[in-house]
Amino acid sequence: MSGSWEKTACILCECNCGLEVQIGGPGNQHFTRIRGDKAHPSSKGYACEKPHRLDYYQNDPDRLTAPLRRKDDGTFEEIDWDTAIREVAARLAAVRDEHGGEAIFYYGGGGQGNHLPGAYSTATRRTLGSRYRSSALAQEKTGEFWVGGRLMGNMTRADFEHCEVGIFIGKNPWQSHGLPRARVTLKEMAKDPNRTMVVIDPRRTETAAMADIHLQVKPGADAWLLAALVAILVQEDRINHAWIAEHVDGVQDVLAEFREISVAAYCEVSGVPEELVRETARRIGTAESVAIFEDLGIQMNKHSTLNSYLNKLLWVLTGNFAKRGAQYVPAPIVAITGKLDKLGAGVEAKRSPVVGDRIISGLTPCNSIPDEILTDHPKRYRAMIVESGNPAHSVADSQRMREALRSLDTLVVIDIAMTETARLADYILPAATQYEKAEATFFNFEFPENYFHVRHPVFEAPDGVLPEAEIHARLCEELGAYTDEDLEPLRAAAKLGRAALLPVFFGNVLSNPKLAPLAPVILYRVLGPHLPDGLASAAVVWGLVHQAARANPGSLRRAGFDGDGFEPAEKLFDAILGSPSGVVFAVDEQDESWARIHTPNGKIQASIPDLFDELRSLADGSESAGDATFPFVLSAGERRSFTANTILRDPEWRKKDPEGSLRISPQDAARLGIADGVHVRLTTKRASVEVAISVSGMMQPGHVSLPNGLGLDHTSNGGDRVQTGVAPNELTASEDRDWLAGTPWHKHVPARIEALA
Ligand SMILES: Nc1nc2c(c(=O)[nH]1)N[C@H]1C(S)=C(S)[C@@H](COP(=O)(O)OP(=O)(O)OC[C@H]3O[C@@H](n4cnc5c(=O)[nH]c(N)nc54)[C@H](O)[C@@H]3O)O[C@H]1N2
Ligand SMILES: Nc1nc2c(c(=O)[nH]1)N[C@H]1C(S)=C(S)[C@@H](COP(=O)(O)OP(=O)(O)OC[C@H]3O[C@@H](n4cnc5c(=O)[nH]c(N)nc54)[C@H](O)[C@@H]3O)O[C@H]1N2
Ligand code: SF4
Ligand SMILES: [Mo]
Repeated sequence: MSGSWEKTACILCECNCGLEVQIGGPGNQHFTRIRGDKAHPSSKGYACEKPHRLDYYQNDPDRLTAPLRRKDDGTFEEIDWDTAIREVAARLAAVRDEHGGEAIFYYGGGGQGNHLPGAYSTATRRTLGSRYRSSALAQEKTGEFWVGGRLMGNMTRADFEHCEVGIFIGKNPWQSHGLPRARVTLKEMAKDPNRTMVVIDPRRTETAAMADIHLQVKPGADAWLLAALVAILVQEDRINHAWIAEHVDGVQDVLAEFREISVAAYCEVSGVPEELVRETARRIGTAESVAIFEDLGIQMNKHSTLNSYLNKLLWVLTGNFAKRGAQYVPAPIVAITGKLDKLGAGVEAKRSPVVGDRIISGLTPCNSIPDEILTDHPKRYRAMIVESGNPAHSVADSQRMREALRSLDTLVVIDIAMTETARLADYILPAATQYEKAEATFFNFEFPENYFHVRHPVFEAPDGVLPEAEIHARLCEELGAYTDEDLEPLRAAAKLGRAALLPVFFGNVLSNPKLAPLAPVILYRVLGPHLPDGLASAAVVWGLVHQAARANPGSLRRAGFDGDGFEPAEKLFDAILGSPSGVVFAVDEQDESWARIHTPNGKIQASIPDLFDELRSLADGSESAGDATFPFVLSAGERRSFTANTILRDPEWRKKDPEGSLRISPQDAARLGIADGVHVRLTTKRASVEVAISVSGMMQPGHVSLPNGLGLDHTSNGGDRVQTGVAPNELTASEDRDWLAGTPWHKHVPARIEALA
């Protein structure tokens, strides 16, 4: 493939911008040039600065190239794949036989760029009888999903390309993106005098600096600010009564909660001048369209689920839904939210087996995992499969997480690199990278046109690694999930083509309770070999596309995938295989969002009494401004130019700030007598670390911020293992979490700073 431009995508954030890459260098194993792919339906040639460093992902010295087994002395030895699969299957089967499959916990399933492993893992999980799982979503989005579920049985996204008013709450899209071509969209919004950009953030972020209105809230005080915004809409009667009468139930109860709120007092607590808050509320109340994006600044903070509710009330009360420039419900290929329709129908979330926390979107809260493992309880998790995730680093309270992972009977890690989590494993199964196999993500949130991208491999995988589809198929086979006889009719049909496979697959597999849960790996085995070169791992997509076609036939038809029966899905699957830049699979009308509301009467259910006590409690007080022991609020895990979770492990990838400094306000730095670049001691109730500071006008006094994704250990050029920067979750605590969704307070960690002698 040397020299030619190949198409793929960036895997460093959820946008998955299309890329064109040139391959070369030693052994033709390197990216030599990288640029945005103009043919990509969403990113259209856009790319930020980060993908130019992707060779650090593909060619990491800590890349795993053979299955590893832990020895008694704690070191690892290489084993062959047959041994690895046999022993992993036997160890997990033993846990299942003794304690039941529920004792086998699954974590991960995909990062920013790869969601096919999670799809294949369902077969292994169902074979083992595993029931509980989690992923990073359960430390960010589950509170928002719960609110969306209760309001409308679904999730929403928003149209920032066309909104008149665009609001970012605890979100810094200039750095973190999250909207297609983020910087272009932000610049357009900023320069248009008829549009208003609002940022709610205690920091003067890059996004805040270009906004029309920056509500520079005190850290952790968003609930008061958002409640004040809603209260102003209610008290000044700037709500859309006609729209509400038609589309929303339960509004009277909501209005009653906000009529008596003292806007002045709440603004005072929030630290934002009342006049500016009123101006913002009026702008929201009179705009043609309002789009809102909430993210980690409130989702990983005090009152996080309540904040999600207050945010959504802003657009529910003003009718900013199912129209251009407002909130919408996208047509997914796979809904990453899981089924929210049950919440919409009033069915409460299930609970985790040990501590009884809410399982939202099928996910145990990340912060509960140590308790679910370490509590002496008959239903505790005893074994764990971690795939494409690094919970020993990314989940709160790394110390307790490590203790929990170490205490398991069996820990199996499927990853491409030696990570903090892999280091604790009993078995490590090395996967092909995302550039060595077909991959895709289910972060497909665009509207009215939504797209899906199956990326083709651009490198040969080295010997010794396998794609996850193959790993899961082998595990299922070793566990005796299906036999050759089961597959024989399917194999025979697949040889004749997909048309022949269809009736056999739907007849023999999907309507057979034993085989239906194994569909992903069965497709990989029977359809995979007949897919174009390198695309075998896309076999599961065929099944997913058929599901999507049944769920949203109109959207596919408008995108050109029409016909009877299986025809639209078959056409779409062909288009996906034949479009290395991605394909528009859904085209919607604005009002299609209404059809995706899953409440019994199809209306938004505005009243969520479960949250009213917390809302009322705001009247009593304020977020503590810190105490003598911990006078600062630390936000642990800010997105910066050169952070990308733990996807890039080599610290060399950072062009700037390689160690990830602690940002602190000029006022605090002066008071503490510390200057840019000096090292300080940063202490929380969990740990104490040394870190270099950077004095930054972005910060308000009392607030300090550490980047995410640092503190990884890595093999240096000299062969030693070195750790660079601070791992944020050494400083966080698992008990510090939202009472309802269990989401962590990573952005609000009480801390102390001392100058070093
Ligand atoms: N460069 C880069 N981009 C990324 C990633 C990455 O690692 N690096 N990761 C991706 C992932 S996984 C995600 S989930 C997204 C996250 O994207 P964001 O949520 O935008 O990222 P953060 O920087 O973690 O947090 C956003 C903001 O919250 C603010 N904040 C802190 N405390 C408070 C508070 O009390 N109230 C309010 N309102 N705001 C507060 C911070 O100042 C920060 O600007 O980014 C994605 N994009
Ligand atoms: N304190 C604090 N903690 C946080 C956050 C924060 O802001 N503050 N942010 C949180 C958020 S929003 C997120 S999303 C999480 C992210 O944390 P995690 O969900 O743990 O994900 P990543 O760090 O992205 O790690 C992805 C893993 O996948 C591996 N990988 C890459 N490609 C492949 C592949 O093709 N196959 C396999 N099997 N593995 C692969 C990588 O080597 C890496 O180990 O962190 C969370 N943790
Ligand atoms: S916006 Fe995200 S996906 Fe796009 S190039 Fe930057 S890091 Fe990669
Ligand atoms: Mo995330």
